[in-house]
Amino acid sequence: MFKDSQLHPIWAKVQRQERVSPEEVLPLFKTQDVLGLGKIANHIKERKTGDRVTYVVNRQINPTNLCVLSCRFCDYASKKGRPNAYSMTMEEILSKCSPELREVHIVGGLNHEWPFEQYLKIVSEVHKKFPNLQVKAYTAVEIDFFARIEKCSVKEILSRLKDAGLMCLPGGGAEVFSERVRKSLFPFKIGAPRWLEIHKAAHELGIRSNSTLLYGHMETFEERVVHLKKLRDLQDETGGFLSFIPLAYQPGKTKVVDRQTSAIDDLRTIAISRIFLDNFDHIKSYWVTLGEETASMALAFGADDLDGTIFEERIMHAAEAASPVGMAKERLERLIRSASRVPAERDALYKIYPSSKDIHNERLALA
Ligand code: V47
Ligand code: SF4
Repeated sequence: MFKDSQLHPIWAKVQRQERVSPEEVLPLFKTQDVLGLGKIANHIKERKTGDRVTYVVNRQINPTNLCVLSCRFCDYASKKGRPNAYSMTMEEILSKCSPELREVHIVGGLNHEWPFEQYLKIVSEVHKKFPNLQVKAYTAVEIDFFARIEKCSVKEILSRLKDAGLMCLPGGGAEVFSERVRKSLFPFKIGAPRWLEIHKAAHELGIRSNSTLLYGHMETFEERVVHLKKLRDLQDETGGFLSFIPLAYQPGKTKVVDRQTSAIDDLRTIAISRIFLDNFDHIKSYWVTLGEETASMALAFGADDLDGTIFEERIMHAAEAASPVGMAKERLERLIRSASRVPAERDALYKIYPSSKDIHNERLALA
């Protein structure tokens, strides 16, 4: 049935709903039978969420790009005095929020001119003015920075943010859990143990979170698998992760490698994530880094979510991403339907909102 005989034992395990080992998935990064791999991942996706593909009406806000770090792969961060440096006022931040949004995704640089109170105020002001808007804010890298400038524990920072209205943490800052890559690309940023410790602390406080992998630069396939294994292990412990989001590196001006990885590598990575992360409910096809075509193909390779409308993406577009900076809800729905899937609007915690058509049909049934 499969052109690559290595897929047979994986398929047998998946059908029996048994866990696949790191040694078993590693060779799949080189399989020539990409369609066979996709079939296995799609089987898991359909078992978990049927034909449904979700999206969220959200907005990304990046309040400041001033950053004390200078990660080698990052085109977004800036330093004071450079023409592209910016810091938004509270009015600017609030003007980007509106009641029809379900989620606001707030992340930015580590700005040493801003006290923690400023970051906290962003969450509390947005929450106060737009109580129905779910706030997903600050990566583990920012949480670590806040704990250091406040000289307090991560738990204290997270509790204060939660009290201010924080709903969940985004998955950024994980990059790839490899000391070899960290030393070369982001030597002053937290590594795997601290990132995992912060997400664990969040889960223990009832704050759900996402997870990411930055791939397609200098990492090896082995390092990708180690990364997935660490996420799967923490999920076994806490169950707090909502989703996994593979982020394809955009070379921009940093050019760690000359070109973005291939669409085939993207699809293999999505499919392998779906197969390996058996304890994750959601795998995101992030249209911003994948581009619309690959993002919709990924919906047949195990992904069940497209992220959202975003409105104003800055991080990947600073690195010259070719995708649009935002997408209308109707266009996201069209993309999902073009992949023969059924679109469903969700919130930050993946709760499905009934569409107006469903509500209308329900009313008719009750009448
Ligand atoms: O941590 C930075 C990555 C991340 C580049 O949780 C780059 O729902 C590719 O984490 N090419 C931030 N990636 C974005 C992020 C995210 C995005 C969407 C949804 C969610 C979520 C989280 O972006 C950073 C870093 O890993 N990044 N520069 C680049 N040139
Ligand atoms: Fe700063 Fe994040 Fe860019 Fe690193 S990746 S330089 S921490 S904004």
